[in-house]
Amino acid sequence: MTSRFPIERIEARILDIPTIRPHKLSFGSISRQSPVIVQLWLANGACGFGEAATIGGPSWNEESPEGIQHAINAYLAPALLGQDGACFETALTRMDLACKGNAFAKSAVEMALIDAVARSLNLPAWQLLGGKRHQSLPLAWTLASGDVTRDLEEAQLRLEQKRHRIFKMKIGARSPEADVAHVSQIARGLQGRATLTVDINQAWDGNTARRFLPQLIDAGVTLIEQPVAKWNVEALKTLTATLGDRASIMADETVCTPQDAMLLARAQACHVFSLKVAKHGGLLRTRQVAAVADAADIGWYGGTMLETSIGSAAAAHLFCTLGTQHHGCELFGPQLLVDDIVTERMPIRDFELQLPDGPGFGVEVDMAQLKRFDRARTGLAPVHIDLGHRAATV
Ligand code: MUC
Ligand code: MG
Repeated sequence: MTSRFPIERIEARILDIPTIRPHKLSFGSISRQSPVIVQLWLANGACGFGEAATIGGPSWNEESPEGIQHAINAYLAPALLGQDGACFETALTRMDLACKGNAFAKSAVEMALIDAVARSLNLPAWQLLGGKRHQSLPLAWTLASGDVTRDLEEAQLRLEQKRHRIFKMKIGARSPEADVAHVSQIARGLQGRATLTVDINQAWDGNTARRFLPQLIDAGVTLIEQPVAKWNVEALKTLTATLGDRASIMADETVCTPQDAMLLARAQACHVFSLKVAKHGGLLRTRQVAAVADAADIGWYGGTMLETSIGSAAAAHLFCTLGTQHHGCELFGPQLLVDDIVTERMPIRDFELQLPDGPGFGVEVDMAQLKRFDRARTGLAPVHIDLGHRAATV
């Protein structure tokens, strides 16, 4: 069989883009994102872009920008050069043979491949991913400045602008009592005008979660993301069974592979999966995880690793093809960054992200912006998470 779309060249670079304010999570605070941007050229001249972003270097999980870039340039690119770009699953298999794990790196390469092939065919990427079912999705914003007054100002502004009315609060860095007080103050300040969710990023043990989650629910929280460690499926299961009629439990760090999804589904250990293209290892694997969710009557949420508009648009193309049991999305990454690398962002209207069309992912990369933030040019060192007061106590 002759190759229709031979892969000619693949390059990965790290960008360093400051955030508009410190973003505080249970494990530390970030002031800079360092996404890896992949460019993939086909022999026909078409060029696609992909992205993998981590949060605080290797702090969110084991993936770091430097590791992702190295895996792509040293192992994944050589495994794909000369191969037929149109055979996405074969490309994934070759990458799996060349390199175990490294889901983020594979995801960025697969993204660039799908963008390049879709552009060659002059089609939107969603056309290759199952077809568009949603024109728009409710878009959440994360309140994570660490300060109640600032969080409330951010929320008020976004409500007035009709951009967001789902607010996710990052908790788990302080004592559970302080977190409950913080969330309750925000809930009072917003007086029922918003949907409130929390993301604990694995910070609590099962007993802390059993004790304090009911208080968060009393305050008005309806969706609870990854309260316990990623391995603690037993605690997730108990929380899902006991808190289930009052709020939904969402798995994030626990659900990466389709096999993780099966395990959670069998154990009835959550109500919702947070889908993130990078942690699942690409757009096609994300579809597989979503298929397990669908079959097990588990809802989905369009998660983010705080990507630029490239990774966000790619995820949007996949999310727009999925089923109806969803809790909206949080593809707000571009808004958290001081600047973007595309000429035009996906629009937000009436609290909803308008899901893009093509060709490819439907966003045009501004090459001057790529150069401006390129670590190879700016010479910035790897980003480190700010541990704050915790550095002295851990
Ligand atoms: C996470 O764990 O969900 C997503 C939004 C946000 O504020 O942080 C990320 C990571
Ligand atoms: Mg999360």
